[in-house]
Amino acid sequence: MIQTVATSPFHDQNPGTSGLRKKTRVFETPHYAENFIQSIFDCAGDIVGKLLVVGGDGRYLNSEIIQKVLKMAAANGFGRVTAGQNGWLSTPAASNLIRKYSAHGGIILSASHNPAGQAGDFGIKYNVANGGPAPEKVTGAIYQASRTLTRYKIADVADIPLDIAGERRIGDMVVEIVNPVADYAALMETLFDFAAIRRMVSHGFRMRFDAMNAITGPYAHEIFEHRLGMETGTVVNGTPLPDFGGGHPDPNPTYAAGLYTLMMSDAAPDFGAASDGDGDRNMVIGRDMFISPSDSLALLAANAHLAPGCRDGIAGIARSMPTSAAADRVAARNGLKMYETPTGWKFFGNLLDSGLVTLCGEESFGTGSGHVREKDGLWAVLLWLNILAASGKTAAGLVRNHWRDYGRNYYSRHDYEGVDAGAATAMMDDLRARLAALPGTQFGPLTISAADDFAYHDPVDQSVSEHQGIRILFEGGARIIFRLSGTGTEGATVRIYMEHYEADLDLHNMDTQEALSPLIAIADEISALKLRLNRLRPTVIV
Ligand code: G16
Repeated sequence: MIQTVATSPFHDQNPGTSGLRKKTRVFETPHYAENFIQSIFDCAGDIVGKLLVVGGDGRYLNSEIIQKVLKMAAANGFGRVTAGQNGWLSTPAASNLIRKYSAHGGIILSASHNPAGQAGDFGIKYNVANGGPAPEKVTGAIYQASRTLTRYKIADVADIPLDIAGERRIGDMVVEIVNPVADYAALMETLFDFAAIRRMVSHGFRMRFDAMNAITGPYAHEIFEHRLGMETGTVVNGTPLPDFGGGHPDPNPTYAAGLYTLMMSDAAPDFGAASDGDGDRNMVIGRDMFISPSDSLALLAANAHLAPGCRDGIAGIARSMPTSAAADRVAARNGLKMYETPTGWKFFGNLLDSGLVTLCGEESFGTGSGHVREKDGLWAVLLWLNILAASGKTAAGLVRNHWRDYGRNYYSRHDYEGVDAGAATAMMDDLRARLAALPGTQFGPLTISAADDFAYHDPVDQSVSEHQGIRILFEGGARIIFRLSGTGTEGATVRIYMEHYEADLDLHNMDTQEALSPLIAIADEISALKLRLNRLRPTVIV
């Protein structure tokens, strides 16, 4: 029954910010997925008799690759696999299952917010026993293994029906198909005051949640409409579709434009939220008030004690380096530890595991806590709902109060997607070469105080991660960051992050792009990006 199949290595199986992401057609190449899965198993340590969790965001190819994972897990000696029914598991739900049932690890099939379908993207990610993405030393080993792979092992058996819950066997290995929502929803009930949120709903509170035709639909229907009593229709685009309805399930004002427009209109409900392809990102919007992910992290940190899961307060906060420093102000005022990590949720794992932090967040619409080891879109929405219910305030009111108390960090990211990779690398190299000469340079009233290429020294395992983004820091706290994305699948994506702190209450109502316009101009001047990338304007502004 177990076959050993001869193969030859692919040389592009290097996991990026979050797993291996490629065009779907690349994963359809014969042996491509099998090679990468075998490389994972070869680097996963002693897997014999152990439990593996597998599921994905339901995109095109999800079920086919799950069948391969099941058959290869059996051939490689796993004792048991827990898979989500229909092949569905959101990324945070998978993380929860790994932790709850002490699995050896998990395989999550997703290219996150990237479009799906045969012309779209696909991805495979390996998570380790703490429930979080494999750290760099593991992904590095997987990549090395993939470069010399000559065989993979697979069980020659019929497909397992994924739509029926219950246990099956592949040889000695048990496959359990589970309801993908049940354990996750139960966890949420332990963290938040569902009764208080239900009361708020019964007093007329209304929300719109856009699942973007991706994985959070079944979770959102169950939690918001069934358990919290919100009206049917609260959740829109709530059925996961293989091509995500042709959309781009990236919850931001550009790709969740319908929700954004509704929230800015007179017909807006009290609160709006959206999640991405695999359910780990979140966008939250109040009536007429877009809430940036950086502000959301800061506000959640300042108010987390209102939720039962954080009743005793939080240990510390971590944010990725390009995320605005709004949360740093909350940490400083409340005597909390604050950590600045490279982009990528995997860098929060050690801090969470050792209890140094409770809340983590990224500007890329990711927020989470120690309840799992992934960012968690619905968790963030529930924490907002809990804070709204406990405070009796509106979302916009909470944000304005927060700015009044802490000042406002104006913040924006400009993305230049799908640009020529060579031009992008040359621009970054050139900037890097000029870093030492930048301090002291003046641009009108702004003076560069420091410039460097961010390196992270992990305080737990002492590992060092270099070249994590070019930082240009100005006197007074303004910043410009240049990074190349690690999640794109076509050409390169240049991300430019701008931040400016404003303490003056009278200046808190400016348009974000207008408030940041001096920094936007400086970013262009320093890098000559428009010329070098041959683009007139960013593809996405968030
Ligand atoms: C992934 C990572 C995040 C990261 C984001 C953007 O999110 O898990 O930690 O912030 O990509 O990364 P980059 O700027 O390199 O494109 P997701 O939701 O795509 O898994």
